[in-house]
Amino acid sequence: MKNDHDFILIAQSNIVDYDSYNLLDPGRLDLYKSLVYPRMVRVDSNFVSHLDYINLQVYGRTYSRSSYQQRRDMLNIWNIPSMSGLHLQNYAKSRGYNPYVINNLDSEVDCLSELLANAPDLPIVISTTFYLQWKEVFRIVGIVRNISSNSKIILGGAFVNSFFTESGSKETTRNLLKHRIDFCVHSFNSESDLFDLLDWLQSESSISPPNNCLLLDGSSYIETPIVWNSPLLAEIKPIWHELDIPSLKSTLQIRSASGCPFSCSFCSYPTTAKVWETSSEEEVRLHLDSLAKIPNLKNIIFIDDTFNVPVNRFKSIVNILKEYDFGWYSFLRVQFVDDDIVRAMKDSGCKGVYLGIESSNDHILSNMNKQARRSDFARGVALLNKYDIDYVAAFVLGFPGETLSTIHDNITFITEMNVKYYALKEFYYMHNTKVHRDRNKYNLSGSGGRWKHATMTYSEATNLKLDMFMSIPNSIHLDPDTSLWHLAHLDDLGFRRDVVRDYQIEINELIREDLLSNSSSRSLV
Ligand code: B12
Ligand code: SF4
Repeated sequence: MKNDHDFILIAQSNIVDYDSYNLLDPGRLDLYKSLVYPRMVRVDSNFVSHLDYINLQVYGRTYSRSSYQQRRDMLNIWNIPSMSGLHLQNYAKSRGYNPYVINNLDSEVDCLSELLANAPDLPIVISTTFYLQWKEVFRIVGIVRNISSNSKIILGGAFVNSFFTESGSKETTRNLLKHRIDFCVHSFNSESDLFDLLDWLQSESSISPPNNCLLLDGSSYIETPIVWNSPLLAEIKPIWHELDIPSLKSTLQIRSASGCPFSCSFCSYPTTAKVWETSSEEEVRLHLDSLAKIPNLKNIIFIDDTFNVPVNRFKSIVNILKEYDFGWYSFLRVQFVDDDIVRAMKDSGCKGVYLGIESSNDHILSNMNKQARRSDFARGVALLNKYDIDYVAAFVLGFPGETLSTIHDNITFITEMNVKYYALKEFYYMHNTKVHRDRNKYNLSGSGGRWKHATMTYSEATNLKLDMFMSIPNSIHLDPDTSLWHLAHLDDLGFRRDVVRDYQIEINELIREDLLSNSSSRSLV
């Protein structure tokens, strides 16, 4: 590994420690079933992830029982090249920097050791995008510090951004100080602040310090001014083919928009992203041209939250995609498609879409400000079935207004519509959302995964999730934490569509049998 890099970027890492669940008493599954099911499956008395179930069949070992080198070629959702990593690597080039990107630290600790052995002083930039707790950040900081105690650590990304926004600088610095983390960039669109910080470090503080930063100074932190940054879309150049991406197999993620024009009442994205910006169709074409120059690149995942809005722009992009050989995946507001659009999607290589259906009950949809009705979703889902495009229909359970009867509506929808893949997740109550402003109307209290309101509590929703899983005979459940990316990742490593489907049916059957034998979860129908 050559050391011509200016910093190391750690883009992502494993989040769930599946092995730790094996310490739980196997005879008392009913007590902790909602912690493990349906996101894990029990094999030879051990809980493993769905992807590890397949790893066991294909490689004869789980991810955590493999060497770093072996891990890089195995199934693990974080082995998909991170969009944050690529995005920052792309922008770094315009700013004259050359980072080494560790895509999934848990697959690449050996690479990090090698890099730091040659250059122990390289700054380490850690993206916290997928973390929800400080302990996940601290685990990564611990691994880095074990290898090189001198490295300057810079944190940024979605978790520190939302933590700072919700809890303020005092709470943030209290956590940073626990591990004497050198710098934290807490803004939403923080790319320019990061490179201003790197410039500042190189200048040995002779230029002004960057905005939106917390800088360790003895036993406290200096806070720099808070300034809103607009999203960088135009600054991200179509130079993907010039980047060194060791984690690349056959799939890359890109975005053609930032922000979201909707305002679903459970979602914090409109509050945090503030503005919604899209690249023009011609800019999208330039990016596709660059991607087409990457040997072996087969599939693209567009991470735009509302890829098919505005509809005319989406139609043009789909037509452009027809000119390339890529398969593609994206989020889809399925209420806005018609027969022509779905046919064009199929013709342009669409392999899978994620549908935020959330509920099939019109009253709940209205409470969620989803601006769609059950009939709109039914029409769109029928078209995806007609053109045989894979999709994951995601449901949120326990939103204010939810009752046993509205849960039954979801079961009926999934069953009657022959939904291909579905995912279930309990309502997560964030205080920077619209539903929080309406809390009195719903008698809603609590926060995060622990809440109650006039018609349900979080523990009821958790149990109903499993009952719902037991009640749906033909559609296939997918882990909500990996969802569409599960399908894309298996495709990335060459698994055929029917094989992916059969594995998932097998996994769900094992979970169902375990729940039936060892818990009180039962079908509701
Ligand atoms: C793709 C994706 C996934 C994929 C990831 C696959 C992969 N290998 O890449 C999968 C499906 C696995 C996934 C899982 C999860 N995800 Co997700 N995911 C996303 C999504 C759609 C895109 C992420 C992304 O690549 N963004 C693009 C990059 C460019 O943006 P970014 O990472 O935010 O980075 C920006 C800045 O923060 C900055 N930046 C990034 N890193 C750094 C580092 C430094 C030092 C600095 C200064 C700046 C910086 O640069 C970027 C440009 O502005 C986002 C939503 C979104 N539109 O962003 C959610 C999102 C990141 N996910 C989220 C969550 C909560 C999860 C889960 C934890 C739960 C869930 N199911 O939703 C799980 C993981 C749990 C688990 N148990 O395993 C949240 C994170 C919230 C938070 N941390 O506060 C998001 C924001 C969605 C949301 N609004 O709720 N996810
Ligand atoms: S849930 Fe999706 S569509 Fe709704 S506001 Fe959030 S990002 Fe936008």
